[in-house]
Amino acid sequence: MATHTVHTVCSHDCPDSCGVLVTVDEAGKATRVQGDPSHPVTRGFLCGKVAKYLDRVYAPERLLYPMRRRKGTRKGPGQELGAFERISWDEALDEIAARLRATSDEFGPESILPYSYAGSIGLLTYGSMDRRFFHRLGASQLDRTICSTTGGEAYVSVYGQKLGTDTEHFRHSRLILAWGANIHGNNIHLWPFVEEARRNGAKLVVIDPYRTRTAALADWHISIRPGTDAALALGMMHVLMRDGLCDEAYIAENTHGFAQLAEHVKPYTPERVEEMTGVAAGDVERLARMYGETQPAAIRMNYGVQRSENGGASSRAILMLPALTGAWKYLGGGAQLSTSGGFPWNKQRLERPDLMEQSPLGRPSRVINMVLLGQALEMTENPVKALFVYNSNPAAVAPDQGAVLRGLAREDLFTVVHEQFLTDTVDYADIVLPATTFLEQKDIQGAYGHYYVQLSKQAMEPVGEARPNVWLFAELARRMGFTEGCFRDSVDEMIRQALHEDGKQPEPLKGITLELLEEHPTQRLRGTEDDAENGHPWLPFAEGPFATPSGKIEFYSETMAAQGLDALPTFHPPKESRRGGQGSRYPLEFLGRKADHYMNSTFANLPGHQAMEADYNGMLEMHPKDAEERGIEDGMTVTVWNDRGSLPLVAKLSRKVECGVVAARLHWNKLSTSGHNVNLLTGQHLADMGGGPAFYSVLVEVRPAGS
Ligand SMILES: Nc1nc2c(c(=O)[nH]1)N[C@H]1C(S)=C(S)[C@@H](COP(=O)(O)OP(=O)(O)OC[C@H]3O[C@@H](n4cnc5c(=O)[nH]c(N)nc54)[C@H](O)[C@@H]3O)O[C@H]1N2
Ligand SMILES: Nc1nc2c(c(=O)[nH]1)N[C@H]1C(S)=C(S)[C@@H](COP(=O)(O)OP(=O)(O)OC[C@H]3O[C@@H](n4cnc5c(=O)[nH]c(N)nc54)[C@H](O)[C@@H]3O)O[C@H]1N2
Ligand code: SF4
Ligand SMILES: [Mo]
Repeated sequence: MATHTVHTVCSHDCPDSCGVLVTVDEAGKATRVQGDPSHPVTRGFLCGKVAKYLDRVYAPERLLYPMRRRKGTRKGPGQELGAFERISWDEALDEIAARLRATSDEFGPESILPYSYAGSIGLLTYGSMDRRFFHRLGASQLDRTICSTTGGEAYVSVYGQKLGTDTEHFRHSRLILAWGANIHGNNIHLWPFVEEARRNGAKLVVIDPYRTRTAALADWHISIRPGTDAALALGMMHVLMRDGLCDEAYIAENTHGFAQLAEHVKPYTPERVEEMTGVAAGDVERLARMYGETQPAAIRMNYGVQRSENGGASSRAILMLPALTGAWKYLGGGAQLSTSGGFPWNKQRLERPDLMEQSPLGRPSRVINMVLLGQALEMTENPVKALFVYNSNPAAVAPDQGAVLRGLAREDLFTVVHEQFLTDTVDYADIVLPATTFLEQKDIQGAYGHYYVQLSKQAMEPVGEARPNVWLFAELARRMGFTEGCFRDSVDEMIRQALHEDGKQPEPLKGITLELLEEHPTQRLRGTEDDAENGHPWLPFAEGPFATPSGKIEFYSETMAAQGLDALPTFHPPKESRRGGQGSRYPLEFLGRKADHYMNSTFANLPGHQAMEADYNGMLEMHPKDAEERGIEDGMTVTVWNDRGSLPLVAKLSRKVECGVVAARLHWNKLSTSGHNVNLLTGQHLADMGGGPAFYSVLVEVRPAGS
């Protein structure tokens, strides 16, 4: 074949889901990746991480063939490839099937735990054949909570559905609040729309305890104390109501529980909010008035706010603001946390939870919260005896790393890891399987930062013996003797199933078929387009009905009240915070943040990406005053510790954080001399909603190393 270009989609866990064009030469080698200029949101450019993607695809460290742990080697880092011997796919699959069967027979199928997250957000690669396989097996179900369920549940409690302001509409905003959203670092394709709005006079306000690149570029950066956003939002409501800045008609028509909310926010005076949040009372007033007096105003929340013990309450409170001012009525107004609720995929059909009834259990299996992996691996009753990891690097990304690594090191735990690289988790594997990248497989993908469905075509043959997730689980199903037809579905068939092609297609997917996507790989969800002819923009929440129990936007939630939760969003300081009481032995709040040039732990092993993060790798950013009080100087090695562990980092004196807050970034454990990363310090305590993690409710103390 001559040199040609193939449409793919970046499958990394990023809101943008960029259209990516891959140039492939006559020999089938990918020679170039570039953004698809025809994509209306991602518009032809890629972030710094993926612009050099061929470095990753063809990295000399790519895992190329299946491997088995050599007898006599212990699990854990330090032995690298030497711990493993090459085996064939047949041997690997036979051995896995035999071990899973034996484990299921001896300990019951629920002793098998799949562990996967969003290494790929391609729909099939994220969850399809794998789910079918584990459901049929009767394995424990994994509750995939590690990222977004807290905010997601909060969103649904207020609006009934995870929809939000159209990304392309941000260009029409007059005021944009980036609330716990590092747009520049984590969601770069929104940035040009923000810039366009600013050229037309819009203001950008960033609310973040860390001075991100986004904050540095904003008109106003409000550095809030971590985990106190509910108080700020409630304080804004107090001012909006006091000063008559609410849209009474919108509220009367569309919302439920306004009277209770009005009563509820009375005590949240700007002065009290200042005590809670560290944001000056005058700034609370100014922000609230700016928000109440400017239309259209859009809030870009990302998932930063909800990674706290009280992240659900904070998210609910913030998300209610546009319902008070009626911002949803205006082109360029409203809020966006995620657009994922716009995609009505046929998940039942893809994942087949009904197969659990065909399993040896004959019923739905137990559910294990992935945030609590450490606890799950330490359970002595109904223990986990086999762990199957794919699309994830839990040794690096899961909280309470000490517990996680102890669990992974268990010699009686049979661990399979399907991976592209020799990650921290692979160090603990019994069997390692090589995985493909998005260039090497076909998939379909939605997004959580826009409303386009895209087909990701296969651009090249897999590198080495790498194989896609879908292939792996179909092969394993065959070896387990699973006879259901769904285990023989091809990728194309599953794409059609996801699109409901064989039934009644829901409105947003109407007419979007595999055939259409093959020709035109980027399709806007139907019914979400602006009606330019008649001048009607698509506004998701301009009017009801809403998919909540009351059919209205719920300020007051009877459902939550019935569960014993706060019916109205209420500020409770995280227990693990400076105001929380518990854990006050540690005076500093610790933000174990994402790196700008890695994707969670992905890319952290590549030299080109490491160079871009060089100023932050292994650093602890701290305020000069906090450093001085502890006799710490810039560049000094320090020990950061709490009850969960102690981590050596290099102090970087910085005004990106306020006094009382320190920050470090996520990467691979084995890149640090201690063999740990920031998650050694994070805990398995959960947020108030959705079973999510509290990565940003962490207290620590710091001292010069060796003292
Ligand atoms: N470059 C890069 N891009 C990424 C990722 C990455 O690792 N690197 N990860 C991807 C993933 S998995 C996701 S989920 C998205 C998430 O994207 P974001 O939601 O933007 O994720 P975070 O970086 O966790 O949080 C955003 C900001 O919230 C701030 N924050 C922390 N605690 C609080 C708080 O209590 N209140 C407020 N107001 N702000 C707080 C943090 O300092 C951070 O700057 O990004 C994706 N994109
Ligand atoms: N301290 C702290 N911890 C965090 C966060 C934080 O902000 N701070 N963020 C949290 C969040 S939001 C998230 S989403 C999680 C992310 O946690 P993970 O989803 O585990 O994310 P990654 O670290 O990117 O690891 C994904 C792995 O999947 C592999 N992979 C990619 N594609 C494929 C494929 O097609 N098949 C297979 N088998 N493997 C593949 C990649 O090589 C990579 O090693 O981390 C969480 N952990
Ligand atoms: S990581 Fe995000 S911004 Fe970068 S190419 Fe992928 S989808 Fe686009
Ligand atoms: Mo995430």
